[in-house]
Amino acid sequence: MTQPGGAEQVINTVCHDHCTNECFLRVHVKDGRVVRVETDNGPEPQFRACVRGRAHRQLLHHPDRLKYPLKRVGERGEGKFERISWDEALQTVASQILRVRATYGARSTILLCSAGDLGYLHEGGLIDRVLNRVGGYTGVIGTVSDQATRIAAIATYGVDNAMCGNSVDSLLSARMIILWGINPVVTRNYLGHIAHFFPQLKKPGVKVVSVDPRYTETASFLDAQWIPIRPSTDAAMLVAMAYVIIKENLQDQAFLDKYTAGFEEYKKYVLGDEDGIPKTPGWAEEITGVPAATIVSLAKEYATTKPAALLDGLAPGRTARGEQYNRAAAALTCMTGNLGIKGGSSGCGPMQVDDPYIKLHVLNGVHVDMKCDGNPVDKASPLRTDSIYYHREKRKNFPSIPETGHYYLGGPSTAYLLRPRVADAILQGKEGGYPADYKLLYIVTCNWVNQYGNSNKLIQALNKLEFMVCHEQFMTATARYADIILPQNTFFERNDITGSPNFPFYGFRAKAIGSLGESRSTFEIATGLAAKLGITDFTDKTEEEWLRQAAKTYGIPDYEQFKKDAMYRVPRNTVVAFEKQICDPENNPFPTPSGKVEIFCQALADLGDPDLPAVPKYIEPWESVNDPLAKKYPLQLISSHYFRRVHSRFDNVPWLRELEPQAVLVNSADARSRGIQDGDLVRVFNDRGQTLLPACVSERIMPGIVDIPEGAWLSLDENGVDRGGCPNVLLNDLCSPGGGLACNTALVQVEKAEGRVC
Ligand SMILES: Nc1nc2c(c(=O)[nH]1)N[C@H]1C(S)=C(S)[C@@H](COP(=O)(O)OP(=O)(O)OC[C@H]3O[C@@H](n4cnc5c(=O)[nH]c(N)nc54)[C@H](O)[C@@H]3O)O[C@H]1N2
Ligand SMILES: Nc1nc2c(c(=O)[nH]1)N[C@H]1C(S)=C(S)[C@@H](COP(=O)(O)OP(=O)(O)OC[C@H]3O[C@@H](n4cnc5c(=O)[nH]c(N)nc54)[C@H](O)[C@@H]3O)O[C@H]1N2
Ligand code: SF4
Ligand SMILES: [Mo]
Repeated sequence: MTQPGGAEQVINTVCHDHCTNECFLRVHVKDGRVVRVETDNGPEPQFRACVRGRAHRQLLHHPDRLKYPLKRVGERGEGKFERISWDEALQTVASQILRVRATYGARSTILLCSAGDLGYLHEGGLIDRVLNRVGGYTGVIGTVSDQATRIAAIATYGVDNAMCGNSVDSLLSARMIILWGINPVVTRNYLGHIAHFFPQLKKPGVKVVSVDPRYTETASFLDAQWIPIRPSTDAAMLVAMAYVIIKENLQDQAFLDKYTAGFEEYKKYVLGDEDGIPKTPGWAEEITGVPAATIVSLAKEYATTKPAALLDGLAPGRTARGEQYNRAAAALTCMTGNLGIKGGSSGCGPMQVDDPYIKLHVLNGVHVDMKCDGNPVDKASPLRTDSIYYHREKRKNFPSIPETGHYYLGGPSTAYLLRPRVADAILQGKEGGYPADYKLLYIVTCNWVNQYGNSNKLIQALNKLEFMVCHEQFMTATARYADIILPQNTFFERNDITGSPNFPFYGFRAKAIGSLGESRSTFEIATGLAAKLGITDFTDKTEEEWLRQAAKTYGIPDYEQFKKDAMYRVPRNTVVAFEKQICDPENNPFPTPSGKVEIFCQALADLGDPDLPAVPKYIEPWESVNDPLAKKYPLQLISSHYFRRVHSRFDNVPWLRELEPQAVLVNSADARSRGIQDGDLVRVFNDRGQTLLPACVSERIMPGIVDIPEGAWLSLDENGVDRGGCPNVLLNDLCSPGGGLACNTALVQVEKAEGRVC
């Protein structure tokens, strides 16, 4: 479409920025610049962009965009770089890969990918393919978002959590909705385009409850009853709700008998027959801070209101013992017979993830279609035993992530590190029981130092490396430590296909402008690097041919039309997870070893790991309020996802920064006892680090808890104090037993600092 004057073009495309969403963008282009971004104004359901999507051109044309390959010239982390040619950059990376492999073995190279824009074509798996062709590497296993939830889902239902939810429209049938640690008005995750459905949930007779340390935007929007809870303790409350239901004989026994295995064992734990401790509401009150009477009434209401959806979000799973929370939520769902029905839920994650997303991102990506042979570094070697992934022999019936083909890593292999433990592995190497000494880190679309636990330890690890390369668009806290930075373009500068997680449609992400400066797409970088490594048959198709083929595979009838429209909707009815198993169990057993929902999971029992018990249990986390450390650091830190960022993305966009400052949310009682007033500059600290930021004093957070939204740019001063308000300097890099990031388990102290910010 051309505007009067003839120079402006409008291109339809889709945004998808690791917010696990997908939105429609109408991009106005003039003289090689995106001058305006509109969104979906068509018929409902609309796929409307959020503030970030609408401000995306500020990121695209940001003056700090990295547009040329860079070579480090100062000390590591000093931030001194020099522009070099692509030829020199790729040649250096290739030579270092070969040198490190020849000197230390292929395992010494770690590839760390994050999601980026989640495209079919421009994905980290391409680098996996390059490295596999030259002897392999050490991969990083599990997801940072929902690893504990995933382990719980596989143990309980035999499938990935992406397949455990009902579609959002199913909520329209619910008579009660329990938002448990989930705030979709901000995160939109898996509940997607809530603007269409959420107003419809506000109807008489539908009770909404929010169990969360914070009074969230979603709770406010849906007039929810707020039940504040101490973070990392959710399993205790869920177990106590099971206690009430059993004692009142409110459980759906027929459902439990027909569809589940091991309720009797769970009951023994709940009633205290196993350990002498009945898991009463009083017991849970001590742990969770939720009054016993509230637990009793919620349990009774949930057990007697049908259908009821218990939407257990991901954040409480990102805690020290996160797996138990989702396992306990699933048990409760079955006890109330809410599984497999419209308006119900499954536990094990909030919502259903639609087919296009699963097909494109969970099971696929161009590197899979390229038919890679897998990682040659596959022979088992002595491994640490602190995760179920390492109990390979014991978990024959327990498919882990590589076996389910999840994400970009190239198939089953023992050459993996748990995602949150990469720094520890680099620092400790073979001496610490890891399979190798790690020398080279290859990072694709990940702001590791900013986003993973214990930034200062991560920096120490980076300082120990012999070589580090990353694909970046900005000089992030992580990129500063690289030896070579390869400037990656944005989705406005390349074509790709995506799949929406929230509604069944495929997106064509159309190139709106040419690549800025000398930045390149992941596909171009991977093919260039492959050539330098002497791989002559890296791809037998052009980018366009791969996209055409993918469109055909996914049943998109008219590729040219798809390119123009940017969206291809796939019809589907309301999805109810495990509906078949519930309606016709004879012909549809659950995909678990017993064929039933495993409240008692034999595969977990076989592991013999007390932190991953066979039935859901509350296990006291490290850094709980009972930890002696709590004397020094009495406050529990959580770090919620923020409306004006996607992780660390967009933090450098002034338009968005103006909306709200980065601040730590502190309850007024905690503020008062520390002499802190709203807007005061405060120091949040523990033994791992410290960060300075303003305080936002409010009743919206439970006493004893503070929230620092994740993603603020780490900005260490000469004394090692972060002045960016990044919570990750305070986090532990220990993970949950199943390998999950524990970003909502940490003890801190807050004190007034000199100065005032706002
Ligand atoms: N705007 C925006 N949207 C995003 C993202 C983003 O960065 N920005 N990131 C996307 C990604 S990758 C993901 S994984 C999802 C994350 O989605 P979520 O994990 O759902 O998001 P959070 O904001 O971390 O947490 C949701 C709620 O859980 C609460 N909470 C934290 N810890 C606990 C706890 O221990 N118990 C209980 N009961 N509640 C707790 C928080 O207060 C918060 O209100 O969001 C996606 N969407
Ligand atoms: N404290 C705390 N930390 C957390 C969490 C938390 O709740 N609390 N949540 C965790 C979760 S759920 C997640 S998923 C992780 C996310 O962790 P990351 O995925 O590491 O977070 P991003 O900030 O999105 O980093 C992506 C980086 O890739 C760069 N990049 C390069 N090329 C591209 C490209 O083509 N596209 C895109 N999009 N980016 C590119 C971006 O500039 C950016 O620096 O953070 C985790 N960290
Ligand atoms: S950032 Fe996420 S929610 Fe916002 S417009 Fe883009 S895809 Fe949609
Ligand atoms: Mo995530």
